[in-house]
Amino acid sequence: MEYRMDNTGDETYAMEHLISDPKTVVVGCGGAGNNSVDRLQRIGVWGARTIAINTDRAHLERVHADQRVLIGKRITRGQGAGGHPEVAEHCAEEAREELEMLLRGADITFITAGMGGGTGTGTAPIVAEIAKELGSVVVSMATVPFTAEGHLKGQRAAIGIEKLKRNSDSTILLANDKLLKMVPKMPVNQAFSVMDQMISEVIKEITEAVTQPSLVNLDFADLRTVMAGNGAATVLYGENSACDPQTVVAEALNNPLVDVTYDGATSALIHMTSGPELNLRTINKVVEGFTEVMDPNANIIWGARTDTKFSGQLKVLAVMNGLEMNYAGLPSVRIESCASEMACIPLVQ
Ligand SMILES: Nc1nc2c(ncn2[C@@H]2O[C@H](COP(=O)(O)OP(=O)(O)OP(=O)(O)O)[C@@H](O)[C@H]2O)c(=O)[nH]1
Ligand SMILES: [Mg+2]
Repeated sequence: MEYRMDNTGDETYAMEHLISDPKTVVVGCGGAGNNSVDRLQRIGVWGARTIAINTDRAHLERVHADQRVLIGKRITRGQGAGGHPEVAEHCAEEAREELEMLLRGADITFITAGMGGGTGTGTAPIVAEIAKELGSVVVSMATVPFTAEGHLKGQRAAIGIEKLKRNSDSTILLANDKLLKMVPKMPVNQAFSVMDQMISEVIKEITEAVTQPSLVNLDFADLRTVMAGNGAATVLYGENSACDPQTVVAEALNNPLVDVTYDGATSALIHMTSGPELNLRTINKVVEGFTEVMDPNANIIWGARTDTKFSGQLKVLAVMNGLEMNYAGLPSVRIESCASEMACIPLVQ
């Protein structure tokens, strides 16, 4: 098992950290989270370090990541948490010090997990808590299980999402049910890979929006401003001809990955990528398209990057934050304490 402790904790790293770009860490928790990290590792994100955390040794060994961490060896014997988030919480608590070392120094921590099983649901909120305590901006991306996966998984997922939301600056939700609309005939593992690809691209876009030189720069402080506030967020993505910015915005607004209404959205980060011919009129149309549907007092931050590779095209990625949503029909939950699963009380629907 590869387990590298390079780049963390040493003095040289601390010195570099003072003068360099924001440090981005991407952590995948549990099977689904590890699959997203594996995909991200293959796509490659400039400047991001990837970490895969699981209780399942066999799955972890198949995953590509800069660092792979098997937690709870004595508890699950490397065989997974069997759908029990409280077992996984225990494993993560036991590994807290190790996780702190791995997460130290990150300015932005992305956490990805599939909600509804054991490991992702139980560990992601603890990883978020640790990253936040270490001073990082924490952006969590969680998938909501298919309705067809049943009420129990839905309930587990809702509890996990509430905990994750409490410990993250921003929690981006992606409903697996939306895959049914997007790719209804695709076999399930391929459909999951579509979601994993999307998660990877969102992380890549956000990271590179603040680290790569842009025409209109977004910086780390912008990201912190937009993401702050324990909100639920969604990602909107549209791509079309650069001649038709309205269609690109409509495409993005009409295909959210979770059911939401936009009118209460408190902030948005909008990032455009296009060819060198990108003009102010196009930029204005895009920004206007989003602001029209949001709260008039919303905080909007936008940036644009031009690249000859995208001549004639316009890609728009927006993260909208501070949304009220009911997690695509999942049961409501009240959480009295994050420490134990027993304290999470499902409310009658
Ligand atoms: N996007 C995506 N979602 C997945 C994938 N596999 C499972 N899911 C979803 O994520 C939920 C949790 O599944 P896993 O991540 O496999 O569970 P786990 O966190 O490893 O939990 P345990 O195996 O019980 O310890 C499932 O109920 C599915 O809704 C995947 O490869 N990609
Ligand atoms: Mg698993």
